[in-house]
Amino acid sequence: MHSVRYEPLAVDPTGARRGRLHTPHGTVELPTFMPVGTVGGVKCVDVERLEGTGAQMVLGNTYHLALRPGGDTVERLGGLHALSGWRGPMLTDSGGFQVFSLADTRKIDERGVRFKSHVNGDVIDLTPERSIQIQEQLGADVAMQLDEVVQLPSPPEAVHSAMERSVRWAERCLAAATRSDQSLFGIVQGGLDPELRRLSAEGLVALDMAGYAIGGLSVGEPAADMYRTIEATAPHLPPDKPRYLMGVGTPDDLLESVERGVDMFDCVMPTRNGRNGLAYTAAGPLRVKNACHLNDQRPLEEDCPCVACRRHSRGYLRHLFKAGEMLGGILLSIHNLTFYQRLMADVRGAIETGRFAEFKRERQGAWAKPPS
Ligand code: PRF
Ligand code: ZN
Repeated sequence: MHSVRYEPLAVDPTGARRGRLHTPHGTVELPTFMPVGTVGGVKCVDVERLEGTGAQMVLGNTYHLALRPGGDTVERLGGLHALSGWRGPMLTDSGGFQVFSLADTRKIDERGVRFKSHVNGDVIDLTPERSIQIQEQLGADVAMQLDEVVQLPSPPEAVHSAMERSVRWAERCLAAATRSDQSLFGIVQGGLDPELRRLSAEGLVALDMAGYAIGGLSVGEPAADMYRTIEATAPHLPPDKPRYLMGVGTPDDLLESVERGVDMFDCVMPTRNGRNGLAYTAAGPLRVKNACHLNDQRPLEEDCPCVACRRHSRGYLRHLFKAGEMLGGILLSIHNLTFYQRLMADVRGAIETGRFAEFKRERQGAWAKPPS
């Protein structure tokens, strides 16, 4: 039996799904957005503030935590929940994707990936078994399989063999897993080829995993290609298991993907962009550092309940960024995470009332207009 369970609640006429994910650390209302806590903590946001944004489930990274402070240390400190102070559900990524995007040099074969740490240059072997061993030390509610991710575009043979290898690695991850309080999600690969996506999904579904992620997207391809690939993948995933689109995305991406049946997301955009002075609003993204905000007494959003909006003006936030104060990045991270969580809460409401298409049209219309 899996330690996490998907509970279906409603399906909108578009196909958007409203459900719940029950985990050992609590229940997650789906669709959901998971803030990224790469090294344990979400950058700039302490756990109490994070709860205040409405976040339900947080993502941690095996790659980063394995390098620093190391799986053994996290285990001795009581696991990722104790380490981070987050009491709710957590998910850890396997390290596969991060090795491809961050490690200095890497060599990949059937056994696994050998790479050089971007932190201290140590040579590290990450196999499916080792990834599971570390993820068990971290102790999140959901662990991800180790997968092989290819850049897009890549030669079809490379996409094909990485997809098949990823299915074999999923089997090895399942065989290596020992914790009854942790569930393993598979990761569908296969580039932009609908046939490869189908084969990948079928291979993983045959393994009866606790949930299924769609990986290998949002790696530089046009948005339309990503949406088409999600559309080609989702029908091959079981309706009674959660679906997670990894590393996505913009507010538009979330709406388009929910419409295509995705339940879970994670992305650094709200926090990374917040630290860089970009604030998400219902009227579209706003560059806080721009001179036009100099004397603006209005909050980022009138109806946002976050501290940046309740207590501060756009003029003040601009000043903080101009003065190089950390507080600017902190306040915008909190605001952006609150924006993403409110968006997902509204998404859930729209699915429940069967009006997701209309909701999506309204929201996209509002943030596509030129800013006032
Ligand atoms: N695989 C893993 N983690 C990921 C991805 C993937 O394909 C992506 C792709 N957007 C983000 N994070 N393991
Ligand atoms: Zn706000």
